[in-house]
Amino acid sequence: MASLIRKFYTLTLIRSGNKVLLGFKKRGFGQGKWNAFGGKVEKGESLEEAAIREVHEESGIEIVGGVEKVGELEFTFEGESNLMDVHVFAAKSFKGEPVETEEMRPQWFPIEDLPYSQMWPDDYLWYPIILKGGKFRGAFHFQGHDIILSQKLEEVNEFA
Ligand code: 8OG
Repeated sequence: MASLIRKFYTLTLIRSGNKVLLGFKKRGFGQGKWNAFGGKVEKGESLEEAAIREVHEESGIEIVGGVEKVGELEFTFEGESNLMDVHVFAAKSFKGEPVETEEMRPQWFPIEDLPYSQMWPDDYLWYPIILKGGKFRGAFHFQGHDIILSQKLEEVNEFA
């Protein structure tokens, strides 16, 4: 198998009590799905800096007090040479009100009523882990953007 090109991304959970802020992706990759906030890590930026920047750009929310790593996800797509290495964070605290941007329409959802049928098909497997305070590592191989061909998922105590 030809070697894969690894690219780094962030995905950050904003939670307030029993609610999670998700954004409806209006354009680009993942269009039409509800997701947490994130994107590509830029040159010279740490993963944490990228997480904080993306949340602000996509939702208007300002993270204060930093982020905590809660997950590692690897996505590959049948017939494609990129490996998406997604670092999942939870905001420790934040300020500001969510605002709609060109890319995302934010909305609060109760944690027991997340719109899984309109989210990426792997999300319902790992959201419950982080919502109960756990950490996880997962790898999913996709056909297109809606079918999972193979998967690995484990709960972990720490990241290497
Ligand atoms: O910059 P861009 O919006 O293209 O970045 C893609 C974002 O989508 C990035 O935050 C990682 C995230 N993402 C995937 N696949 C999946 C997935 O299966 N579930 C979730 N929740 N997010 C995903 O690329």
